[in-house]
Amino acid sequence: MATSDRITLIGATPSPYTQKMVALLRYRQIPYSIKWGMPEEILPPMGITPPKPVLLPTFIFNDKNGDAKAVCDSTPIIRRLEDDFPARSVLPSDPALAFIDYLLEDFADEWCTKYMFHYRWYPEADADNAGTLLPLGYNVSLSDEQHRQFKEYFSQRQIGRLYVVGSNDITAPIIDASYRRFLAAMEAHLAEQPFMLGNRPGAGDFALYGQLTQLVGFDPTSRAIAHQVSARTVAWVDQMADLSGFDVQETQWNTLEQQAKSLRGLLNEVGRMYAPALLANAQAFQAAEKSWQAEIDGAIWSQQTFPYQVKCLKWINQGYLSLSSEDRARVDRVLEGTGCEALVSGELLAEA
Ligand SMILES: N[C@@H](CCC(=O)N[C@@H](CS)C(=O)NCC(=O)O)C(=O)O
Repeated sequence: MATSDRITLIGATPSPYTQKMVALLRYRQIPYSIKWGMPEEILPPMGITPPKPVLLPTFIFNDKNGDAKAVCDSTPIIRRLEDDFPARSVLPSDPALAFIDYLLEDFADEWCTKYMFHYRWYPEADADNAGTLLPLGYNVSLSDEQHRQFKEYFSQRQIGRLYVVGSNDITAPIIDASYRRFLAAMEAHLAEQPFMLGNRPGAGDFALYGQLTQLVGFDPTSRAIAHQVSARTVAWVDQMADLSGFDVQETQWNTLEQQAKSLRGLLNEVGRMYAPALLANAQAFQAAEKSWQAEIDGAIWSQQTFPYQVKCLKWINQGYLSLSSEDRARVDRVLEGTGCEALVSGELLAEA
């Protein structure tokens, strides 16, 4: 059963990945219809089986037989949309540049989301704010009683899941320091150019934007830090929200060789924090350990093992290995000295 001639998705405004995808659909001028709410509740009455696991956003696509199917995970969905809608692409055609864009997208989705979840639920005032606003993000007309119940339910559930992203009393200052360095890197980079890789946005811009919608726009502690450290990032988040009228004919990505030096600030953060976390996670997975500990930025980071992030490492490696040797050498020159080299060094890949 085809649902409509528009792309349909289910999401929520306090979901960074929903914001990533809605901004991308706007920029790409792809008509969409959005249902605010929970896929588990919305899909069954439509006769559609919820995906496993259910994540926000959930997209409804028609399969080869024309049957509606619910699909999650923004990164492959972005690639699928590129096949269906070629105009206003978010993927650079130079494979080496596309690899760097992909690395930024993955860093935003998997590391910057630790900032997001940490600031949302670790400081008490932020948890109270999120507890109040989150249920209304699903349904702004909840009754007061429903609102009270949802607030209680969401807050307890999410605070109890802080360990999943590795947020605890030991890592709190490390997450905070990483967020501030990330913002400082954004500040320096946006002083040079409007998007991460030049004068038009790539998938990485939308992924960073998704997390920043929350860090800048929703959670009070991270918002205050953003205003203090990077006014340019605060302004950028406003600009990224609706690029449907952005004239892409006029603008291009910079070549890999002409990227501003300030890109390095971001890649340094990827190499300093995300690379060791991905590698330790993959090692633990291979050893069938349910959790891992590693020294990251001078403190012991401890969190549960994530099979999904093993795949992230594998995808980064596959992307790198699929480059020509010439393009790999171009990427190597950009990554040299950032710590990101460890992500493509080839160890741990084969069986991951
Ligand atoms: N890799 C996925 C991540 C999506 C995701 O984790 N979404 C969150 C909300 S922002 C979610 O649905 N979490 C499950 C839950 O809260 O139960 C993507 O890029 O779409």
